[in-house]
Amino acid sequence: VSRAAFAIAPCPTGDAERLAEALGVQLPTAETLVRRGYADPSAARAFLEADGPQHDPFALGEMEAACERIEAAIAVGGRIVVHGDYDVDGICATALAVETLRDLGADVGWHLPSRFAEGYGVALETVDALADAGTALLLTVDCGLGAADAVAHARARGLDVVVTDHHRPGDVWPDAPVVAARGPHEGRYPDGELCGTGVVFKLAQALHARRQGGAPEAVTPTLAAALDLVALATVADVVPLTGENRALVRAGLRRLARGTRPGLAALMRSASVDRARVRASDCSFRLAPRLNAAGRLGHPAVALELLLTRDATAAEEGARTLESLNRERQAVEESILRAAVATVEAAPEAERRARALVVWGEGWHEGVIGIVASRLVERYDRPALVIAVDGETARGSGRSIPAFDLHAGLTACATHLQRYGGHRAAAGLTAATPDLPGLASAFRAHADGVLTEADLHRPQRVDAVLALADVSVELARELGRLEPCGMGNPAPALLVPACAVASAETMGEGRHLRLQARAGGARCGAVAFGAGGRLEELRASARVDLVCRLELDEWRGSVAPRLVVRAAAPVVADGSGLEALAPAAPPRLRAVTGPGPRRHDLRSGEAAVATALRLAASGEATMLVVDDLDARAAALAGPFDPARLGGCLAVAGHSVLADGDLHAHLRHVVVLDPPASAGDEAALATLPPSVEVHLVYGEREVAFVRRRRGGGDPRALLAALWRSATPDAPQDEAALLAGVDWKGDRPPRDVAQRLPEVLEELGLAERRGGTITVSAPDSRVDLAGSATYRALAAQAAEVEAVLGRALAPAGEPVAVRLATPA
Ligand SMILES: [Mn+2]
Repeated sequence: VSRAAFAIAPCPTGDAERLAEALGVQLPTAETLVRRGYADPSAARAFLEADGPQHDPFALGEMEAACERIEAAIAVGGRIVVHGDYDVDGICATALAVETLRDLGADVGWHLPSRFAEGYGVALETVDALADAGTALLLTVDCGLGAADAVAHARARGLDVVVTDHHRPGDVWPDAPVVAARGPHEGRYPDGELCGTGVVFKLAQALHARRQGGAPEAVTPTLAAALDLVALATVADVVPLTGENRALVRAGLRRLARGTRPGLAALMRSASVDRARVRASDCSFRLAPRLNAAGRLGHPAVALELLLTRDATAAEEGARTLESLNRERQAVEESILRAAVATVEAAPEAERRARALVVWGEGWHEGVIGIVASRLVERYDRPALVIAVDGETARGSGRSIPAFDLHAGLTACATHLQRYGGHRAAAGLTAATPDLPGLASAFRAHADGVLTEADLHRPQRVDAVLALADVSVELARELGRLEPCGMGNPAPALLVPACAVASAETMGEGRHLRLQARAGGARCGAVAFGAGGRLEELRASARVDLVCRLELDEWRGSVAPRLVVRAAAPVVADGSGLEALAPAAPPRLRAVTGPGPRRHDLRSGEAAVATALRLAASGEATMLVVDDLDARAAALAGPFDPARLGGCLAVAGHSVLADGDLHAHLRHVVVLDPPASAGDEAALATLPPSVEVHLVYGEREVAFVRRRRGGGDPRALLAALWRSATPDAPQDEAALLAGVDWKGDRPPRDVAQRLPEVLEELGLAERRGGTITVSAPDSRVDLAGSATYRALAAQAAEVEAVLGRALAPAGEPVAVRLATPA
């Protein structure tokens, strides 16, 4: 028994089944219920339906006081100015606040900062300008918690201030009513993860409830009309899509699909978003970049005006402007990325091998260096700083990998920096240009010190193992119930193990791949975006593991399931490939007392590999049984190589199952080859009720076992040997046996070696000193006259009888095909 480490993402299979049962959900295979940590059926149902109650807005920060200040300003006709931010969340929050206040009869204006002139947050000069213009109340959205000084300055200039935000507070708490889940009231609001626009939505709920009465958490038609902004911002700002956010995004996407806001309807048209089927990923990959392009290359005002307009012509024009700004952004980004990659590739060996990247260039556009840093992280799997040099001053943006705290990394290099800020995953910095080489070597040295080589390999997290035979439209729809997917609720990642690439071609000017995956008897179409360069590698691989998501490809009225490949790794037995699937918890073997014996009949053999991996991935003790470990070693080496996956899985010959001491440690027995002897058959049948038996062999495995165990009719073997011999001439026996044409039924060596004995016992051959002389019979020969023939025939009959039962339809009488001497 080779007991090897093996696990993917532990989730007891039994839980998934119980859950499916409790949910009344019909799962094509119970294991496809992906792992999201909802072990309690009612919690799981609430998650899937996402129609949970909205929380009471008055529990969020100092909501009461904030409403009073706003109402007071409205009552006296004072001008309210909404101060937002230049990203999607900040723009959407501003739009939502402006619309809400207008509805309530306020005199309202807005201010969005320029990324270049003012930067993030509330600038003192902006406060002065607003005060000079006669503003009565400053309402900050998606910012303000870090702007205590600007708030104090506003108060000093006679403005009233209300802060709404979701960012980390600065050192000083602003002196104004604050609507936020953070700070002194942290924990009072049940869901601390709203984005800036989500916080403004709660403010709108509170203001409406105070004006009109009714349940404060109700979503009135007016509020419902603003949910498109909330959905867009929540997805774009990468806050977790769970809890209240999930409910808001689900409802908001439905709103977006109706196309009632002219600006977003126009933007969806120009971005080729299928409005009726708009998804979270459309928000992050199509709509958000277009809205962000305004703030990156110029001023975010054009994006805000697009959201606010009620005029279809203005909307079309705004969408066109954003479209061309986005194209320009892409072009600028591409050229900086090319320059950055060239810098990395041209660096000395030691720098290229460092566990962090620092690149800079004169004239690089400050608005896109953050995206370029992200692209470098994707490409090189290590933290990256990208710095735009403008004369003596350099401004940079960094992105990180999960294992590296970027803010701490910058703190370690603070002597080379003028200013920096941010968090674990992303940060910004300002430095004097002459200090850049020092900064680069200090930052690389810090990263080399805290990161190990293993930290740089991004693990592929897999939710479930999927057999191609189980891929269906229904399964894709079932998984679709997990949408919207993104931060906190990733799209289900499925491992399709060890499949053959039946065909592959590039598309999209060579950038992408379209392929056919084949495993067992099943096939499925797949696309791999950005993998065009791997065409030859994948074509040349005998088998590949695909990590993908399952989607529906709807094209001209037809619907078919399709795999969207996220990672593809050739199956090799050297420990490379998907080794990153290694388990977080140590492998375990444990005794389980189950409800009773269960046999899972999967005898098509199509899902053998996937079934075995799926069970092993459950973290429950699993044993694969084969006819002969040595004979199967080559076939098992790829898909079941322990070094490849790590975890807990045992592989053994059938005879091991007779060992009763082992039974208490087993939960699953996967039968890859059928038993071929009465003893092996009995061992399988006497496993205790706590063990589940999965029969996954098919016709190919039966043929393999028959060949190896000497099934079939020994008469045919004798005839083949006879035909190959030259009558009445002494021949070398070994050479004769080696040259026989068995016609596809090559017998096992021990059976073949006994065939000359049969001829001798029947008087048809003389054997002497390694030679054999075969002669023609005088009359009809009775094969039963040979004891050796009778023994071979009996052995063959047993093998056939056992194999016959192994293939018998479940629950039907066993038909036994006997190979008896004629
Ligand atoms: Mn935000």
